[in-house]
Amino acid sequence: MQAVDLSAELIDQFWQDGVIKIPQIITLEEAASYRQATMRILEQMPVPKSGNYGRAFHQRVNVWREDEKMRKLTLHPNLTATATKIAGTQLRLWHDHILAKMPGLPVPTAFHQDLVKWPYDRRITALSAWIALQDTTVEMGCMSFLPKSHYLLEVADIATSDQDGWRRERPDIEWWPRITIPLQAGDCTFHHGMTFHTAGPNQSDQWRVAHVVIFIEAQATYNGQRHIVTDPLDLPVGASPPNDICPPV
Ligand SMILES: O=C(O)CCC(=O)C(=O)O
Repeated sequence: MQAVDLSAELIDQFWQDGVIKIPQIITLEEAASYRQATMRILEQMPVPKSGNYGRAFHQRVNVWREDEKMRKLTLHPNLTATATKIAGTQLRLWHDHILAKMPGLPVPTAFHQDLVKWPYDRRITALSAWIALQDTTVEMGCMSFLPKSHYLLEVADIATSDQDGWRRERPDIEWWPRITIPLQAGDCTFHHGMTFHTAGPNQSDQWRVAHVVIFIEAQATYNGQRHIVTDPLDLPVGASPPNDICPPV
C-alpha cells in the first residue's frame, strides 16, 4: 500500500478552500477491482431503459454494511488515516455510497451542500472522500466545487435534482470562482460537508462510478432531522450515532 503524502500546506488548503485533491488514495489496480465489484452491485439495481430521466445518479447507501469487498474500500487504512489527518480530530464513518452516472446521462448533479441534508449541526467537522473508480474527465461528469463556500452556513437544503435551486437560494454564487477537478482512477477529492459542489452530465459511453465515503467528527450528536441512515435507529436528540452503524475510524 502506498502512503499518502499529506503536507501541512495541503491540510491548510482543505480548511481554507473546503476542498483538496489527493492523487492515488488507492492504487490503479485497487480502483479497477473495486469498480468491478461496484458494477456487479449496479447490475443488480433497477436500471431505467432510457438515459433521459430526472435523476442525477444511481445511488446505493451503506454498501460497506452489505458487501465485504466494498467494506475494505470504505475502511481502507489510507483513506481513514488521510481523513483523520485532514480533520485533526477523531472521526467516525457517517455512511458511504456508490454514486454512478449511467452512460449518456444528460443530467448534472445540481449544486448543493451536503451537511444540511444530514442530522447534525452544520458547524461540525464533516468531510467526504469522492473516489474515482475510473479515469473521470469533465466529459464523464467529474466534480466542480466553489472554494470557500463552506463558510456559507445559512443556505437552504438544495436537492441534487433541483437544477435551479442554487440560483434561487444564492444567485450570487453564479459568479463565484469554481474549480473543476478531473480525476484519474484511484484519485480522490476531499470536500467539507458545507462546500458547494456539482457534477456534470455523463457524456461518455461508460458508467461514471464513484465511491463516496463520508466522515464526521466522533463527537457529533444527532439533531432529530430525518435521514435514511438514522431514521430506523430511533435515536433521541443529542445521542451519538451507534458505533456499529457509524464506527469510529
Ligand atoms: O457524484 C456526483 O454526481 C455528486 C457527488 C456528491 O454530491 C457528493 O459526493 O457529495
